Amino acid sequence: MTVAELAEKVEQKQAVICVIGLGYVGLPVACMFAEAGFRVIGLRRDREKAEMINRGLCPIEGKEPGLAELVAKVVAQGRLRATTDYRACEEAQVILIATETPVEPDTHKPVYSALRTALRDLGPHLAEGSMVIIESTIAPRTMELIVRPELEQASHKRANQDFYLVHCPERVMPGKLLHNIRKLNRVVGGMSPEAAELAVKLYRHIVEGDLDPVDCLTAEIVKTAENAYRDVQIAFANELALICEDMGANVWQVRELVNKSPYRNVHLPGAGVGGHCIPKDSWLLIAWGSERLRARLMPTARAVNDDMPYHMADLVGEALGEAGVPLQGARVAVLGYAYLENSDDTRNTPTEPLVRRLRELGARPVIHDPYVREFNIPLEEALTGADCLALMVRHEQYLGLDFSQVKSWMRTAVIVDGRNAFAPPEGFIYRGVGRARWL
Ligand code: SAJ
Repeated sequence: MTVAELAEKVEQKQAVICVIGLGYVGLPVACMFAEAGFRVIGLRRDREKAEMINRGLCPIEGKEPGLAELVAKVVAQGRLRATTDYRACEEAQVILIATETPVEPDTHKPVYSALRTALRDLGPHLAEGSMVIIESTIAPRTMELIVRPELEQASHKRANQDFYLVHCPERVMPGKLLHNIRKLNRVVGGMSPEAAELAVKLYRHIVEGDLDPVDCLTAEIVKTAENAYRDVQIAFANELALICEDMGANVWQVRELVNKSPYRNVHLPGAGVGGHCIPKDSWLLIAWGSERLRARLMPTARAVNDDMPYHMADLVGEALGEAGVPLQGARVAVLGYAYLENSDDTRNTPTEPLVRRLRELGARPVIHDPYVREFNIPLEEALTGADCLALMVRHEQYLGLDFSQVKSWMRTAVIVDGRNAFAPPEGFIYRGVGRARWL
């Protein structure tokens, strides 16, 4: 099929779309193309989840406005079906790949096993003249060094001649999956200008934001840089918080006043940086720089942010010390296990390193989180007999606590506030990230 013929099929919504990886990126985009009028086949390794989708049920938990209804609707219309069989790709003229791309915990190098498997499984079933789009976040040069060679080898076809290659990175966020796909701008990186234009035509059916055609490398850099940028901004806020604590100021007042100066935007200091993208995208961005590249700012920002849960442990030790309670054996109620407020998403949660460190120091942490099934115990149970309340996430439920009641539950009235969630309550020893001991 020529690029003109494919463009016509895309324009007329006659192209069959196959989405490989029906997770929090793949499933919403599959549903949106189905809702727009395309026939969509979703590929999922997990047979159970595939069958769940074919029953019109959404396997993604957490509050995702509109997603469950959309799955039910497009499945009922026969526009979306899920399968575990890669032969289904033979029917498709457009294939989207949305597999996970984590980084190694210690080396921080990209882990592309899922991506490579998808490319190798797709290869033999790749139809002549089809377009393959990578939505996963990938290190700059991955399209050139991994995706293109893997797919050419597995399909015995040539990119830009027998098939078209595109990188259109996702910009989803838990809690706003459908909203972000529809509203946010996107870069559309083509292995050739025709491929980029073709992909713009496709995404125009579901995206209201800008669709900017670029080359693959630019798209790879834009996506990883936008999150590395945010990570550095958060690290600045965290380092400023440590300075304020040390020198006797209140970073929450300081940042507010700094931000009154034009073009300033000091972010929120906190108990750490979690999630599926911010902690890893800086490492992806610098994964394959040249020998000349000695990235120092981004690795340092990562170290500052990764250190915040340990700073929380120090604050717990300090506050208990002031209360005359040894950390050894102290019961610490840790409030919040998700990485983000009012979310059930726990990926790379900062609470994990905090709890690990508290245990290493001999304390007895008890985790509470209303959104995470495993820790959704009654708040009174978590706080009863506690020597310290350590706030890690600003879940709504925590913002209206009755501290006279909390005090009656606790054994020692100590609070360590990782997210500036509370004004220091009467009768408590209070420590907060970014607030000097006596503020
Ligand atoms: N955090 C801070 N201080 C801040 C902001 C965030 O400590 O000022 C922490 C949060 O508590 C959380 C982590 O950083 O643990 C990440 O928070 P986030 O608000 O960046 O949420 P994410 O991880 O869902 O980020 C996504 C990203 N979107 C995509 O990758 C498509 C990010 O680029 C967006 O800026 C963010 O959503 C958003 O706010 O939309």
